[in-house]
Amino acid sequence: MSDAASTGETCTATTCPYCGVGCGVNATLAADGKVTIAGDKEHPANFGRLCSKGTHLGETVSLDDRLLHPEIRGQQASWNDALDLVASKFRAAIDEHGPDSVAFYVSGQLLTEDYYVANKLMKGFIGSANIDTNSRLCMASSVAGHKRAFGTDTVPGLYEDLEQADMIVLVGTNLAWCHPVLYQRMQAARKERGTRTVVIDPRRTATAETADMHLAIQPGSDVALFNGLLSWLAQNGGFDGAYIADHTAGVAEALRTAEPATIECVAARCGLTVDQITAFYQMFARTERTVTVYSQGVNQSTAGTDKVNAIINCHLATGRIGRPGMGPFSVTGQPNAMGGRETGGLANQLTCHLELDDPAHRDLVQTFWRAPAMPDVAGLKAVDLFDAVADGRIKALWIMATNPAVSLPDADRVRDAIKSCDFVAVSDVTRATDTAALADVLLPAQAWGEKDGTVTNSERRISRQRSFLPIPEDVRSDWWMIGQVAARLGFGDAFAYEGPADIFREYARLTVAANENLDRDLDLGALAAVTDAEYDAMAPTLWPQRAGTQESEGRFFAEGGFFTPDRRGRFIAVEDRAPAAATDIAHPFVLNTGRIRDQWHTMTRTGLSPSLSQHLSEPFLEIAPADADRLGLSPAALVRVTSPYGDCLVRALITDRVQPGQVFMPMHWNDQWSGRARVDALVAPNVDPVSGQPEAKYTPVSVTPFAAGFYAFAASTERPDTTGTDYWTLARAADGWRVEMAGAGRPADWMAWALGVLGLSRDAADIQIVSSEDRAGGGYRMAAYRGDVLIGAVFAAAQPVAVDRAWLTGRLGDTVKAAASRAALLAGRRGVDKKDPGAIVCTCMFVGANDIRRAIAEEGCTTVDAVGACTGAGITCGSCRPEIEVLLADAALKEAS
Ligand SMILES: Nc1nc2c(c(=O)[nH]1)N[C@H]1C(S)=C(S)[C@@H](COP(=O)(O)OP(=O)(O)OC[C@H]3O[C@@H](n4cnc5c(=O)[nH]c(N)nc54)[C@H](O)[C@@H]3O)O[C@H]1N2
Ligand SMILES: Nc1nc2c(c(=O)[nH]1)N[C@H]1C(S)=C(S)[C@@H](COP(=O)(O)OP(=O)(O)OC[C@H]3O[C@@H](n4cnc5c(=O)[nH]c(N)nc54)[C@H](O)[C@@H]3O)O[C@H]1N2
Ligand code: SF4
Ligand SMILES: [Mo]
Repeated sequence: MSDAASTGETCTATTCPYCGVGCGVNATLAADGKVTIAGDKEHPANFGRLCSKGTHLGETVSLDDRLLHPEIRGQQASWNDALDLVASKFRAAIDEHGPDSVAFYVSGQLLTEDYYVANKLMKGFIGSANIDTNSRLCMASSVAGHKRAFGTDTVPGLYEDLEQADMIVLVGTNLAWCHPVLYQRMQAARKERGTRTVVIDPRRTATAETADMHLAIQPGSDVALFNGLLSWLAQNGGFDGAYIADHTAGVAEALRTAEPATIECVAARCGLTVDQITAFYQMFARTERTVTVYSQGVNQSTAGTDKVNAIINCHLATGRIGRPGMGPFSVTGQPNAMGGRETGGLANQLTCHLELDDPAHRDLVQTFWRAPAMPDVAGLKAVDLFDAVADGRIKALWIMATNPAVSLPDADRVRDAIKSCDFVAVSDVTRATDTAALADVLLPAQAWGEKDGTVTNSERRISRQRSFLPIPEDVRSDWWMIGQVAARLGFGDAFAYEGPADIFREYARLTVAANENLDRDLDLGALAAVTDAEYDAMAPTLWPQRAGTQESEGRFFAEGGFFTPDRRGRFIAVEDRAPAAATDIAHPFVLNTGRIRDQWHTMTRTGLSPSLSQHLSEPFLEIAPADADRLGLSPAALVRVTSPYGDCLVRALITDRVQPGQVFMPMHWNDQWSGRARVDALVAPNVDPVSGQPEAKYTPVSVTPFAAGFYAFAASTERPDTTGTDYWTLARAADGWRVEMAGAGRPADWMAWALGVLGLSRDAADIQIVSSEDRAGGGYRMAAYRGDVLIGAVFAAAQPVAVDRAWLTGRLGDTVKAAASRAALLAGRRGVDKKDPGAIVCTCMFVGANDIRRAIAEEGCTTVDAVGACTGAGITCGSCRPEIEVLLADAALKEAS
């Protein structure tokens, strides 16, 4: 931390709390409490870049909505009482029903130090392996695939491989939106060396838009595609015989399983043409420097582990692994997904990449911890864990840094399970989550900006998250809470840590112990004796960092040296299987789910940012034009989406980005932000047989139009009241809130209804209402002023409401006196001289799609940079550059036709 004494500012180097790219952030805290965020030019993940989410971190650090005190059943409580209650409930359950009657459900958003302590308490001291993590929904298939092929959960490559490759295959990954800075590094390198990219995704994503080749495969057909590639390489001289002979085992069987697939069969199975497949296979065969990047389109599948191995098989067969610009690359989602895997946060793992089912590993850890207990069977994996909560086998549950009532499949059942559990503790930074609402005890955790420890990014680089904000008085670190409960359970000595450095040293020493008797990948020997000051100052560090070394060895497996007993990498014979559930007449669409550019998971933090809420501010269902026609859907209609598990009500977004028969919904919205848009209420709880990871990308659903009697939009300085509204979605705005609404039946009294939405009373003396009703058309408009200041506006119509939302929302808090201005406001449009920016594309500079189209048509801009120079879009964080490219391409297409 550096102090600028003259200004009272402090600048702290820390790490972004969102995705697994793990960008370095410089956070400056001004004397008045204002936080300014900038990319850290020294950090090797981003070299100063940040995406839209990182850029707007400053808008998420206020204490609004924070959980600031412990609570017991909704009442503020002391830490002592809250922790005593947690410990006594856990103790009672363990004494009466045994250690497997309790569980922790944790998260890749914990720090490594928190994760290590949670795992140590559950596995070594409570003596159960019932600790699982949201990484089960995220990385479990990659972990299992790595272990099958490499003997350990090792990520072989580095980010710079994406800059040194000549071909990058992106499988089931929307890098442009989900790992934007890594995507930007890739795009910059493409410009320099002409790297070609192939995107394999059923949807035409922002990443696919800018690729050289997009293979819109049938969902779930990746194993067929990569098995086909393996056998094609074998038949066309694409194998690296020496690498296979010297460093691998199992090629013959893998090939035998893959071989029956002819290119014609693969094409039919994947829904592609023979030409497309041949072009991809040829490009792969010809290009030695090839990286295959993959994430949730691969992992979140009942064939997830097989997909991972089908990809790795092709890299083993070509010897393209662990060398510059080559390798399979599983990119992680959460900021500390990797740290959780390293410290053994999964129910079937031990810490330091050791195995729970190996007696030598168990002994080693137990001895090191001087632990009274050590389970010898795996604990319950997330989906099974919540089944056990539902049927009463779990009596006491502690949920940390995750929101399972929203993010687990069959989420209504999960919510009911949590509700019915004898005792549930939740640690979170906010109480405004669907899960926190169900807890017996709420424990207030330190948020980003307050917490202090380490995280590991996708390329195995450990970075410090440093505290730079004052810590609210009653808020604590996660590791501290766990240690306090451990002490109350009688294990105080083993958890008497003085700070995160203390925990980190113990963990690093355990990695050394794990390497003394066994040859492992994960070794932090060089960091095992860091002083507190060295830990504070620790620069981003790639592991392994073995004792006595200054630099990490970097990549793995170029010369073999796998972590299997014979040190050979394993080909895995994998068979193409269909997804677990099939569509039928009642559920004819395949529901795919995933992320949007500017929201993070269940929106507990990005939802607070007015800037980020502009990009896509409503939950939606992407549906192909032909399907929309068949269902009679007009643009912006509402649809009910139903699966055998639950239903949702969302806006239809008619687009050819999805294929007919397939629909896509974002995973972010939940009961805090929308009436009925928790997508996991629809998702089937089918899991991969090896990894236990749920198939979040493939659930058969039906889609039916919602017959809305009215649609409405409102902007308000106070949080609107949506009680009783069939459809509603809230979003933050700079000076208040905006809300979309709709209902089956029209309100009997428009004015009374609109006042209710704004939380106003008709007779309040200082409130002036201006309204107009279009009786014939069924429309109603009203604006509410306190004095002359606009505090709210409501627009309702029989059709989706066409008003300029960004402009209207921007007027909140304005003084509006002139009758003409008040009339313009009620018209819902800026004056003719002011142009509508359209949907906001660039959330840094607030540039809309119409602004960009105008720059192209009227200013003659033909490149992203020219649009940037003209409008300011895309030149700050760069997250919107893929979308600008699409607008440019659209314009070029229009010109040509
Ligand atoms: N903006 C933003 N960024 C994030 C996050 C966020 O919430 N918001 N979350 C972070 C986290 S935790 C994670 S795990 C990552 C996830 O990052 P990604 O994996 O890139 O994100 P998703 O949108 O879940 O899914 C990726 C793609 O898989 C495709 N897909 C679906 N089915 C199939 C299939 O059968 N085969 C193939 N090949 N593709 C398929 C989907 O169409 C989708 O485009 O993002 C991280 N980054
Ligand atoms: N349908 C569908 N479902 C999915 C996915 C999908 O693609 N489709 N993706 C899955 C994936 S990959 C993931 S990673 C999960 C994510 O799902 P979740 O983990 O449930 O989502 P988050 O919103 O990130 O929840 C994190 C919670 O922790 C809190 N928090 C943040 N920092 C801290 C901290 O330091 N300490 C504590 N105690 N609390 C903190 C936040 O306020 C928030 O409530 O969703 C999964 N679910
Ligand atoms: S890419 Fe964006 S979200 Fe991911 S770590 Fe970097 S700044 Fe944060
Ligand atoms: Mo994730």
